[in-house]
Amino acid sequence: MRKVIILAFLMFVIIVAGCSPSAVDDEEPYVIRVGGGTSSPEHSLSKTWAFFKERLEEESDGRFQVELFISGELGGDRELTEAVQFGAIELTAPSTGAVTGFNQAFNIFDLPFLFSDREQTYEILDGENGQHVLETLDDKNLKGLAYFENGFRNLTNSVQPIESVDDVKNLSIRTMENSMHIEAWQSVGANPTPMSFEELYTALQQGTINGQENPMGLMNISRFYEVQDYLTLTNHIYSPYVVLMNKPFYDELPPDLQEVLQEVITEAQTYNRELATQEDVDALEVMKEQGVQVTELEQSELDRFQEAMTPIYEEYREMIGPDIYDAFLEETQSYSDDTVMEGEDK
Ligand code: TK8
Repeated sequence: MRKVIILAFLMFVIIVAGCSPSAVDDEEPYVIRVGGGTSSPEHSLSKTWAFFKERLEEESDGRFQVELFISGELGGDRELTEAVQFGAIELTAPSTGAVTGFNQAFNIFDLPFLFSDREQTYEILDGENGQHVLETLDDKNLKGLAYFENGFRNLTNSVQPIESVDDVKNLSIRTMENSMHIEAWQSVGANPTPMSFEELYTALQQGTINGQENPMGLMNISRFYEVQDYLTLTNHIYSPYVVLMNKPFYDELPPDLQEVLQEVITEAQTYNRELATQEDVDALEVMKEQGVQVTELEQSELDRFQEAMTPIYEEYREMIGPDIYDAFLEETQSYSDDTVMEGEDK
């Protein structure tokens, strides 16, 4: 039923958009409809969209008008990405793990334990390699503009503290609708069920599944502490949010407005990452206060998670594209070598 309503709404939006192209007249503002769905206006992504709206309207002297549909009314990551592709809305920022159905190259980001810290992640995402992956969307009607932050993912469950990789065995866990996430959890013996984020709270509440993994900011804002007793700091995958715009819309913008847009997106990215970083720290405190038991893993246990999950890398090399895969692995590897060397200097 919900899907029918969403579809009907999108059809309506398409028809309305078709009847009144937003920028035939120079006087008319370019309207950017932003779709999102992280369940709370207090989440860093929702706040980033509010910031983006304010800054873009200001910096463009009202030549851009931004409309926010960010409370999940247009559906989850997959529906939102489709809506941008079809031009029912202009802008959204799904987790990369949800974009692999549109472009397999996006699997690169979700390789378990690929990124080790934020500094490295930002350097790679904003550098040549990260930007190159954005360009691979060009023929999908999508213009990749930047990467915001969902964050490093951690594991929660309602059964027992997870203190070792052995404790994950047979745990029923929700994953994103993404084969790599599913296989990563299968490789440590868990029993993964893919489902959309929108269905997750209810599934945890009803006990259909016992665990889930997400960045802490999102878990906290979604009140998962009400239905999950144990949190384990695994940091197994870093999820970027990829900022996607309808490409024909972007291409038709006058060059000066494209420039303003890019500048404000970059500003929003900085704002977003600062918020998300702080949110992660605060979320952990709140979850502890709410009675969630937190387990930090020994490095040797994290190594065991990593050893069990990394065999799936090779399988994805062809799918991602060997060029992108090799370039990312080379860059992450050289970064860890540098870090080791810096560590030795100290
Ligand atoms: C919400 C999703 C969510 C993702 C997931 O915007 O589905 O687990 O982590 O954050 O993108």
